[in-house]
Amino acid sequence: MTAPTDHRPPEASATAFTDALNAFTDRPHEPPPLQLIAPDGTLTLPPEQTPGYRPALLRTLYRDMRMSRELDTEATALQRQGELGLWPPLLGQEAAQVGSAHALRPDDYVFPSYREHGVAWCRGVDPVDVVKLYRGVTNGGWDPRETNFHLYTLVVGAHVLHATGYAMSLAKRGSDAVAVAYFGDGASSEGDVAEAFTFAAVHDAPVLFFCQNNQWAISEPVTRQTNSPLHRRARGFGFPGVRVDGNDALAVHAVTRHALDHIRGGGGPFLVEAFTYRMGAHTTSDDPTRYRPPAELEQWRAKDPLARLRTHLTAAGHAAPDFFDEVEQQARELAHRVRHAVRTMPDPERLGVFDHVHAEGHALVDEERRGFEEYERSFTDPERP
Ligand SMILES: Cc1ncc(C[n+]2csc(CCOP(=O)(O)OP(=O)(O)O)c2C)c(N)n1
Repeated sequence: MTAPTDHRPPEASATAFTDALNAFTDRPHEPPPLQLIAPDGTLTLPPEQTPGYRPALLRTLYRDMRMSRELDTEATALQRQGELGLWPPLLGQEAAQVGSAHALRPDDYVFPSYREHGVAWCRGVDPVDVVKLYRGVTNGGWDPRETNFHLYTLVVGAHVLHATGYAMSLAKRGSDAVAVAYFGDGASSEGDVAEAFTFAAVHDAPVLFFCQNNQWAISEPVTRQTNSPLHRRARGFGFPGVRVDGNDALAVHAVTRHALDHIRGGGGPFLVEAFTYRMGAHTTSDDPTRYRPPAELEQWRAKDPLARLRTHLTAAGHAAPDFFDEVEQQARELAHRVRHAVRTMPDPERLGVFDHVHAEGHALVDEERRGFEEYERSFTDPERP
């Protein structure tokens, strides 16, 4: 019997090979998310090197974040009082939404999920129309063509494909507008999102993928969605991705501007991962205390995007108390207007649900309408048992 041959390479070359292999496979050190204003309100770069550093922009970002939070607080209260069927709070995500929305041009076209109330506000969608959807008196709420802000999509990730298709059509028409898809960390696990990334990459589609990584997909933590930082996924598909501090409105604004310039310049798609936190429940039907450690919430509360910008504005002398008083007054007026509108909102015409299903009608829908009419009559027809 012959002894088995030892195929192992000598020790020295094994080390060289392992080093070479590791150069391909080692996870490089992950830097912290890009930040321009730290949680204590200080700038991370000198003002002259901070992109977009203009007092007027900072005040606008603060005002719109405050208005978004007010809408959110009021809608949450309205739901608790039985006036809305459901509400998905955006608490904590104001900077990610308002910072990015202010980087867009009016002719860019936004495809939101169902929590983008701050983006809707910045695009000029009437907040009353947003709450109307969650009161269940409309299937849409607004005309997307008026603000280039599409209707909310409740099917997680589906609209990321729609945005990519729309972007491809923009390019074909010779427009330099950009399509923007807002989605969450949970959505990143959907096949639709992976398919959209592939199509966008190979067609150089002018689409911005804006992922709000708020750490939770209902009760599933982001660690159940991915083993690597989400922004790095873009590289695997062949386009750039950046992780930005999603609680820093100025940094989000600067990174989104950079991404949009890249896309408009013909560079193809771009992924922005806004690293943030959903401080509230997933929706008003959810109880995060059942799955979320309280210490985690406290840790993120200390990074509150509104407090951060307010501290900076005050310390830098860019906003006096008068400014904040005026914003508070506007917020109160908004809350009052939304509450009044919800309470006086007429119920929709019941058969309206069959309208607009198809552009030119459909025999099956007509049949369903007749069946529903008959069902409705059964409540008032004295002949029926
Ligand atoms: C295709 C699909 N699967 C499941 C659901 C149920 N669902 C609604 S929201 C949600 C979690 C989404 O999490 P994420 O994408 O991180 O967004 P977030 O709500 O945190 O903003 C799930 C699973 C759905 N609406 N659509």
